[in-house]
Amino acid sequence: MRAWTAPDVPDLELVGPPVQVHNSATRTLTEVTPPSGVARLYVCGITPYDATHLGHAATYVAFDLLNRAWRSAGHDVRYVQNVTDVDDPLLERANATGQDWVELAERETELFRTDMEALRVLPPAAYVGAVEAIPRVVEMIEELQKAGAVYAVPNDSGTEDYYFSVTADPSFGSVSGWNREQMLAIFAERGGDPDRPGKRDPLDCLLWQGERPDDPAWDSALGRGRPGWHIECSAIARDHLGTGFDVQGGGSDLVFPHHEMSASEAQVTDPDTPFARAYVHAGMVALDGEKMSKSKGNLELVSRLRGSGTDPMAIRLALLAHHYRSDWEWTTEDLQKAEGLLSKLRDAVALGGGAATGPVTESVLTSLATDLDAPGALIALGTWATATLAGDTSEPGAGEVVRRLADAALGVELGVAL
Ligand code: 5CA
Ligand code: ZN
Repeated sequence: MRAWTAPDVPDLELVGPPVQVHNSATRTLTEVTPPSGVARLYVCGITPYDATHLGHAATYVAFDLLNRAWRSAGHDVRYVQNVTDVDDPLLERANATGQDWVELAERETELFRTDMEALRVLPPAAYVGAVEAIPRVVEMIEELQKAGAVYAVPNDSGTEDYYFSVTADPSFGSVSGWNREQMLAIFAERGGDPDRPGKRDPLDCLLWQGERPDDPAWDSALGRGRPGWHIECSAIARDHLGTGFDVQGGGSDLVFPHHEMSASEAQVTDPDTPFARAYVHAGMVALDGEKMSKSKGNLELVSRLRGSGTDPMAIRLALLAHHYRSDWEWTTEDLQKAEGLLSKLRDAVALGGGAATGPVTESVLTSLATDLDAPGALIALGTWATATLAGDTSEPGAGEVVRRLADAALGVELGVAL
């Protein structure tokens, strides 16, 4: 499907440091320099049944920093993102509100595009819906069948559901590092069905759901039905990036089961390469003491803030003020502080001349290359602006250098191009 329009990214005409991020699978900081020169990134996209909230935005801005850090380090980036445009929560919301599920998904996906564009997030080269990926999903399930990793469980509607046997993957558990007790404790909460009769292992996950009355269904070699969730991302990533790609990303709520299962499925079909070389997770943004979530309804929407006149660059700065791996709670103070920083940076940049740009450039690029430390980069920008506004105009044209730096490395637009 169509992604969104790319913002301009100024060429910094220098090469930034190699990029390191935290790999959840090894629990260490890892250099993610692509062996092929082209960095391959897959980030789990939205389930479009409600509008983009600040938690989603924080996650996509985090991976946008990785995309930009790789580009600054001289790499091309191939970025793929999915849209879970058929799944239980979407169908349930459509039924509960009397909407057509296709229209609901299209409307919310379109709103997401406009939010991402306003936040200057670089679009994926391939933006792929679950529905359009069904042929690839079915092919992958057939490969899993050949590997003996699939079994059928009859359902109440007289059709059959197909499950993935987690025991087929000797490395199952290697993404999250969780033990069975931890997995069992959370599987049901995150879309799993550990107690379903007929399953061989409570942790086995659904690959294909046989047709139910009033549910959308597609013809396939497995009978009419619809895809399960985890196989959607395995199949899309494999199709558009190949296995062994550089980074699989998403929020930390996806570590288990989603990223564990999608990696496991791909490790059975392609045993010679790991699914991804690193698994990177953004922390959870909360509101009113709980994880911001569409299902709970405790949301602050990017579109609502934009609609009430908030500058999208202030929203972006408010998100960047928190390290991507930390869990944090959104408050209106975050926004006020970001608005203050935005006008300070804009005022300093507009002066033309300013404090020396060598140190701020090095500090911003090094901070971002070191586990995407945006708060560190913002401190460096703030220090430069303080010195400039205090009268240090020792470098002519410094404002334009910093404007280009903030735009390329952080996606923050501070003024009109000179
Ligand atoms: N479609 C699936 C992924 S394949 C999905 O999780 N969709 S989602 O709409 O629920 O979430 C979209 C992205 O936002 C995911 O990467 C998820 O981890 C992230 N996310 C969801 N809630 C939050 C939150 N409160 N804070 C930070 N990130 C979040
Ligand atoms: Zn996913």
